[in-house]
Amino acid sequence: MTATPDDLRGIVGKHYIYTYANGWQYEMYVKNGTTIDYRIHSGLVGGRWVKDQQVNLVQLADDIFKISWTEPTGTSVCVNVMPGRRRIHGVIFFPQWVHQHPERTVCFQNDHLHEMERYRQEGPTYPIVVVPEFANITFLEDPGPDDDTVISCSPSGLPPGYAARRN
Ligand code: FER
Repeated sequence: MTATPDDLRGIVGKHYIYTYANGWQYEMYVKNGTTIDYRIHSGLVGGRWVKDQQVNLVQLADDIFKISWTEPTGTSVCVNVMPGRRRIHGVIFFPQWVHQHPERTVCFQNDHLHEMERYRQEGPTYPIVVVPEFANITFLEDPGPDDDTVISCSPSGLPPGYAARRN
């Protein structure tokens, strides 16, 4: 191969709900080529939600995209997304303090950025807890880019059955 594949049309604007093999349920909206919004429905930090997280997004191959970022908490995430196959592989790298006190991060993070940065500074950071898991996409739609209505309330503020919808 000579050129770097860089066609993000297969992922930008997509909105999907997925469940990791360990049972943790997440929801992501790829707002544009540098930004995601997301909600966490269940798992260690279920209830947490974030808007306008800056990410690195690349295409690895046809229908394979890689999204990588570090949170203000110090948690780092790398998610490989195959929308056509409705499959994901994610690796989450939790700082030790999130593993010990996950509830500290369960909030609308945008309203608590300074608090998260304080916790991150306090630590402890190590040992990092690595969580590598496959996931299945159970709901997938294409609202298109830069839509602030797709993810605009907390997981608990959603109508009953929202995350259980399948298509
Ligand atoms: C994901 C795995 C982890 C994801 C987000 C996270 C939106 C974030 C975790 C955290 O900040 O605690 O697939 O997708």
